[in-house]
Amino acid sequence: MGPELLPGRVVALQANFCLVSLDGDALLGAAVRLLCTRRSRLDKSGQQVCVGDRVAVGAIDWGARRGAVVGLEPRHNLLPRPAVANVSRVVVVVALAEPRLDPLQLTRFLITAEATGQPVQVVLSKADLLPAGEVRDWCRRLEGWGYGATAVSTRNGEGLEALRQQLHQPGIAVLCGPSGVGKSSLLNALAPSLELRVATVSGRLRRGRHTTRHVELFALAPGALVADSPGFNTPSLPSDPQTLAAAFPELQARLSTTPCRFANCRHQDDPGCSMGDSWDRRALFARCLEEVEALAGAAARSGRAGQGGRGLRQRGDRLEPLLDPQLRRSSRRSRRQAEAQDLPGADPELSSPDLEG
Ligand SMILES: Nc1nc2c(ncn2[C@@H]2O[C@H](COP(=O)(O)OP(=O)(O)O)[C@@H](O)[C@H]2O)c(=O)[nH]1
Ligand SMILES: [Mg+2]
Ligand SMILES: [Zn+2]
Repeated sequence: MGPELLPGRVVALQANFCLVSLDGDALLGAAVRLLCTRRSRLDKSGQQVCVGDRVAVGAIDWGARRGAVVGLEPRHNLLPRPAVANVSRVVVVVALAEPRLDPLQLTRFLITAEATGQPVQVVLSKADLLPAGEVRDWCRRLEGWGYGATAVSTRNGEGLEALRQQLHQPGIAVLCGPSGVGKSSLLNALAPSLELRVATVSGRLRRGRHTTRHVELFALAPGALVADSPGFNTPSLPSDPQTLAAAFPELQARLSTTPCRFANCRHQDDPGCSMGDSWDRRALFARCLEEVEALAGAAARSGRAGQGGRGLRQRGDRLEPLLDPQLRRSSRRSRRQAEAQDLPGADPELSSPDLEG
């Protein structure tokens, strides 16, 4: 045991412990990782340590490679699910096929990613399963949404060099997306020494099955960290329409030069709407907007000011909203709604193993 306090970064959570990679790895030639105790609450604000956090480690036992997290640096940002702090960019991975690309699901992942305020890019995986023309069409479509898209395949190597270059940048990149799209396979292709577990395709659904159980940070290059995360299929939406609209780059690009006539425009063919009625994601935006408005209405009716100020708690790899007791005693109908929202009424690990991967 020594009296020293050393800085490091949380790279994984394991039950009541966290794995901290100490700074200065380059000097020592290999990552020094300590298994550290973590208090459930580090300070009065009730903050919990999560992957990506910068921490100070004390009470170090070098022989046993143990320590204790004694301090937490302020976060620059937080991706709520998978819970990763201090993210530099978010890479949303969806398969072009197996499972079929669902534009609404992709949009929900993009909305979650935009909440970090960091650059967001798309990776279209399993490009070997679609004709090249269709792959190009998807890339162009994504560009129209305001996203750079890279088509990749671990089967024929397409796009892997481009992705490697995109990921070999300082900071934390998070790969997120539905289960079975090939996130772990991609990281294995980029850095075979990681030996991440990859699903075998299961049954008729041709979807991957559970493999990646916890979010974990890996070093692709010195200073270039990437998080592999368990898949989950229905990211939740923001609590108010303004935040939702802010997560659609094509909408923001247009409004920044040509605002709509009314500030509360719903961009659904409203009078004076500068989006017009022919933008690609209009129907997808409408679906999300209806859901956000319905939830905001339900929250208002249950006597709350909206869900914006709700607390978060750590649960497994994710932070999830604290529900008030009224919502917990929910009817079957609102529980289905919760399921659509990924709220704790429906833990995919318990109800549908296929969701995690
Ligand atoms: N056809 C095809 N299948 C792939 C590709 N990459 C991964 N897979 C398969 O997709 C399944 C899920 O892969 P996995 O990496 O576990 O996905 P994850 O859940 O996103 O981490 C596995 O059966 C992989 O063999 C690819 O480029 N093309
Ligand atoms: Mg995986
Ligand atoms: Zn409008």
